[in-house]
Amino acid sequence: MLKLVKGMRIVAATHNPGKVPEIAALLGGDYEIVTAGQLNLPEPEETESTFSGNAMLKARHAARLSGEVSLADDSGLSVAALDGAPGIFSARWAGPKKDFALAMRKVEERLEEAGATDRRAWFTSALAVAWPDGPCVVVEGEVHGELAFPPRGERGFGYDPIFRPDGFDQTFGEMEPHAKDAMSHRARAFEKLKAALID
Ligand code: ITT
Repeated sequence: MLKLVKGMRIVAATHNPGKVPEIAALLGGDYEIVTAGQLNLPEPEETESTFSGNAMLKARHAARLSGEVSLADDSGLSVAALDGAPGIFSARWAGPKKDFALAMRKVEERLEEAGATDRRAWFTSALAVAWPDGPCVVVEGEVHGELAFPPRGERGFGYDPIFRPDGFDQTFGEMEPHAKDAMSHRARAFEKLKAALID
């Protein structure tokens, strides 16, 4: 049976410092979390064409190298008027310096170039858990909303300052972390993961 047992150590297979506190909060303090960075694991190249594919690739890579159960998140922002871009390329739009002010400007410029007034967008998170002996489970969660320019708020990470989830006035960048964690794409994927893997 593939299960996550309370107290066990899980490798958070991410090199993104913004994701680590969210993953820790969503796992609810019931697990010992060690990050890929702490274990000096190299970052794999994300060669798949879907969020789930890349999440499995990252989880399997970390599980193989660490010999421990590993959890990876592959996520991104999709913009309706840009045919889903940046999508799986969300991190890459920020360039080698991981400059998300640049990435957010790029989203705004692409919308202006397209003459688009549709501001609908959504975040996706694919979460994969891989065991060192081979099995892997993957789930996806989404949250829908609208883009807001100029960016607002200093909280969160990545594209949070330009994303306002449906039904809320604040962007993810303005929300308290626990408010984002109650309804984010990552939280929704976690609910599915818990249903599948936690008793
Ligand atoms: P790892 O692969 O090491 O986890 P990464 O940043 O490269 O780190 P991704 O390939 O999954 O991760 O890229 C997803 C990008 O999408 C990420 O860099 C963020 O900019 C953005 N993103 C994902 N979830 C987000 C969130 O909750 N809020 C804001 N931006 C988010």
